[in-house]
Amino acid sequence: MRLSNAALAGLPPSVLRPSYDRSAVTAGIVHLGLGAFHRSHQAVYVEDRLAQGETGWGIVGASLRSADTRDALAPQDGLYTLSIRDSDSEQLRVVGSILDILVAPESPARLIERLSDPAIRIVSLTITEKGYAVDLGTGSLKLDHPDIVHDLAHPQMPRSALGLLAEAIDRRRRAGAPPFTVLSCDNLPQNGKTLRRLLTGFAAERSRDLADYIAAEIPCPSSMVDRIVPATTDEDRRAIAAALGREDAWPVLTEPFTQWVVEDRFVAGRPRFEDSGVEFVDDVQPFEHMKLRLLNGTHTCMGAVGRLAGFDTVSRCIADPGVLTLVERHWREVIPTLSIPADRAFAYTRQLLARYGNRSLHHRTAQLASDASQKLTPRIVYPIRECLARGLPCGTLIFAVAAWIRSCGGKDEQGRPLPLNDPTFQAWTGQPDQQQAAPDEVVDAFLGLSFVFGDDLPRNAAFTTALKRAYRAIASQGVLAAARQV
Ligand code: CS2
Repeated sequence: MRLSNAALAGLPPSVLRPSYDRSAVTAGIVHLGLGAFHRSHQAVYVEDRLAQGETGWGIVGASLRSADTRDALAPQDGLYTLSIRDSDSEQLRVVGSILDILVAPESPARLIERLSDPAIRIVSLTITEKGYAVDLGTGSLKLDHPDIVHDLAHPQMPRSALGLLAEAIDRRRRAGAPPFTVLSCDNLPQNGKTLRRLLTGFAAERSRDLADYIAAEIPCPSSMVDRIVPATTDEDRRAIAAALGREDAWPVLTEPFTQWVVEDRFVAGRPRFEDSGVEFVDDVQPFEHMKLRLLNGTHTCMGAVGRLAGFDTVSRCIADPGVLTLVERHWREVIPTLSIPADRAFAYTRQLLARYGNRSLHHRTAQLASDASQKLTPRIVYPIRECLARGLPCGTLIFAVAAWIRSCGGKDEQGRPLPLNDPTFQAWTGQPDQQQAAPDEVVDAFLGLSFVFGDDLPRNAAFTTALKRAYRAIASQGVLAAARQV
């Protein structure tokens, strides 16, 4: 009783499903990083284009780490359910745009073969911040990252996204096949530009010709993606199976809101995404700053503050007047750093309040806190740097950094364990015992994390003084009491 092509006709009438003939669809996109976010966002925009008859743009998904997604979706013909929830209603939609799923570690050769097929015209990515092997403190490629070291030594058996892309591009170039567009959909500042810099830097370690070819022929448009996608729980699986009348091993959940802003630089064509609500612009940066700093920045703040205070979801955080005030102050400090008009930014924050208040999503603060050491820098540290340089207030942003430091200490304020899910941070051996060490020593130790703070902020007295003050207040009074004094 599993979801499958054959089961589509028998689903309850209220469930949306592919309205096109899936067997007529061919692949035009390879997507690297087939997580819940991709399945709730880009795959749905593609689904809409397939339904409009653009049948050459099906997706081949690739997981770069585990086989979980393939194992869940392959027995159901790549189909999965999207549950779109607002506080009091739910719409189920079965999505059919993913045609095939590959697992890179099982066979990098198969994935490279697929990437080398001239029918593939776009390679998109959602591999999270850590997938780029970038030192966010300095912006440079981590040449000592184990996957990068491996991929330079074994270019035909790559593990990293950069290694896979470089090898596939090289094969296509040698075979005289046309180039593809590489489209980053991750929450990185200037994601396309950054990816291009990293990819050419990586390729240059392999061959100058390849690096020059990439620089000349492979466009990497930047894009801003926005849709809140909480991790699926077993309870969600049960509820969705009951509503479908079929098992779905891995449905995904999301909110009604969705946004995608993309730079229109595609070398081998693209679906008519503009007819499905995508905004095409010359420069994504104003939108990306708005989203990364207003939405993701306050998410990271709530990931730390909320967990310390014992709030397990975003809607619980935002229902607390203390957290709400903190989030609103965070926005007020960030808005002067944005290049969009202030009224558009305020309108976006009003919409964010409604999105955060969505009671059906159960968006967990623990999910926000995963990989926080990678998220903090582009979302909060960059705007702090800009505010300090321009003499703008940023005490609330610095407070969020102090709360993050405190949340790495292993316990919440009721003494319950706060497990970390942040491999980059956990590889750091210098973490002091936050229950024992003097507060200023804790902060001094963290300031040594150059991939978070760069080399400049630890030497900036205005920053370090404010950070120490905020951390001391959190440690002595608790995060919500300390927040009232910011
Ligand atoms: C979140 C994002 O996990 C996080 O840190 O901030 O995944 C966020 O929900 C999305 O970027 C929303 O578009």
